[in-house]
Amino acid sequence: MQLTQNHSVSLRLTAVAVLALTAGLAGAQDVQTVRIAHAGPTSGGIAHIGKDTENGVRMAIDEINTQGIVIGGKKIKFELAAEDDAGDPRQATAVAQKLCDSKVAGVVGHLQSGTTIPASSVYNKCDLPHITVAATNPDVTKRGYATTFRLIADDNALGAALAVHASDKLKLKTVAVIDDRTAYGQGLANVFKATARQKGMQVVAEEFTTDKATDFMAILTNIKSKKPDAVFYGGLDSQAGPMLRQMDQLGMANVKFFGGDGLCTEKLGALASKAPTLKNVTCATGGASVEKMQGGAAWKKKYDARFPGQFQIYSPYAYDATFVLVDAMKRAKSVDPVVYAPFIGKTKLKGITANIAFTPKGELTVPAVTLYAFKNNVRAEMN
Ligand code: ABU
Repeated sequence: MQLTQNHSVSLRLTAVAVLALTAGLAGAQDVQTVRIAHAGPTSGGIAHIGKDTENGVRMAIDEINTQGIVIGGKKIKFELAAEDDAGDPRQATAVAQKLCDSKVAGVVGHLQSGTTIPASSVYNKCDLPHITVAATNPDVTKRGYATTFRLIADDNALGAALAVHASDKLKLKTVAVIDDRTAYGQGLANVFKATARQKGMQVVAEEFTTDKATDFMAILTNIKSKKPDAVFYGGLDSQAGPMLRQMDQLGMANVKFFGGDGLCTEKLGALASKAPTLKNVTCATGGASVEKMQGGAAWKKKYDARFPGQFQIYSPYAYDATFVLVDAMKRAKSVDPVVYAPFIGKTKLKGITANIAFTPKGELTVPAVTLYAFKNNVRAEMN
């Protein structure tokens, strides 16, 4: 009898334990892991810009995971899939294919126009939405892929704003133009030249380099002989820094220097070894400065606390892009890219960077442009 009683109690306890265990397992199974990728150059000459955008995605995912997101009745835990495209178009298409095959839910990337344009075709074929927060060549959205979105202004806006500033504000008459022969550098330089000519400026020299070069003495010497008021460089900070240093060495101390977002980074001062020519720089980025963003100062404080010294340009945009993807999933009640991608185009989201909505081509409806100068070797928004 005693044995029977004990056995019965034991059976009841076992049943309770099994139920509790089953409930626990069911709870665990209810949490679905969904991967969002960042794809950009986290190695090579502009790894600092790639890391900055990756940090923005990481920060957003961690914050979203504290919100207990439920989509389609399932608890969702987001994970970052960090991919390095090394700034190389071929590696970028390989990364894009890998992300398609491994069924990530969405991509923030790529960073460069030369990598984003080929990668966007891969994403379009596998119906995987991606949002670039840095590639500015107009061709990125020209093909009208339903899977491609951009969160910043394009090179038409950047190049024109810089030329108008050079002509109307600084009253410059002559300019020498250098580009790095990339989709970004060449495209931006062409827009700058066209607008500068429309404004009556004369392009007195056109020179070319690459996005790997470090020695610009020969082309700068040629440019110096043409005595331009300004040099425009279509390219990245990894070349602009040494170029500014070499302009100083050649005594081009009073030649103004213009460039787009690819060189308008926090790191340009260090890359130029704080050369005095930094004071001649005017550069443009395709959005508001972080100081002018809604909640930007508080956001930057959080970013700096977590990633000290790593802020460059576009991490707030990468942060917002992650929220745009998740917001579309929530509205679509699905994490399936095929189901939720059409909802991205209908986004109405108050982000850190802007109130986000897209045109039918996937461009931001109201992109901003900000001009910067370098004061005491530090990047500062122009008034
Ligand atoms: N827009 C700056 C990053 C370089 C690029 O578009 O290729």
